[in-house]
Amino acid sequence: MKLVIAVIQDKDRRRATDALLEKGFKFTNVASTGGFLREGNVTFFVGVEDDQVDKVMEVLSASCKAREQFVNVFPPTIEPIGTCIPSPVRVMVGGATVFVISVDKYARI
Ligand code: 2BA
Repeated sequence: MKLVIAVIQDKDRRRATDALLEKGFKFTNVASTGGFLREGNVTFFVGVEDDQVDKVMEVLSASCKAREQFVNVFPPTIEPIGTCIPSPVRVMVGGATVFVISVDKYARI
């Protein structure tokens, strides 16, 4: 058995949820925060048999979009307060960041 851990953008949560449910997957999602952008995202935990991992990836890939986002980066030099101008840097976020890990034991007790 595998646990697929997928970090996706909040904007894709509903679509990913609907698509996973439609395909009969069991999952949990939790609110999470990206370390870099420090913005809310969503992390899905999907427990599946080994041969279903590709299907989960397929479903997530079809329901999560990559989007361009800008983040303000402050220059590294220490300027007097109010004088440093942040420069916006473009980053591509998503579709989904996926980790697949092996599950030693699964039980519903
Ligand atoms: P964030 O950490 O907020 O990162 C958002 C996007 O910013 C990333 O998109 C990437 O394009 C960019 N980025 C992240 N760290 C960067 C850095 N040190 N320098 C320059 N650009 C950087 P994604 O790669 O699609 O990641 C989306 C979210 O997935 C991340 O949100 C984070 O919550 C999670 N994630 C990504 N890689 C991860 C990893 N290796 N371990 C744990 N979580 C990860």
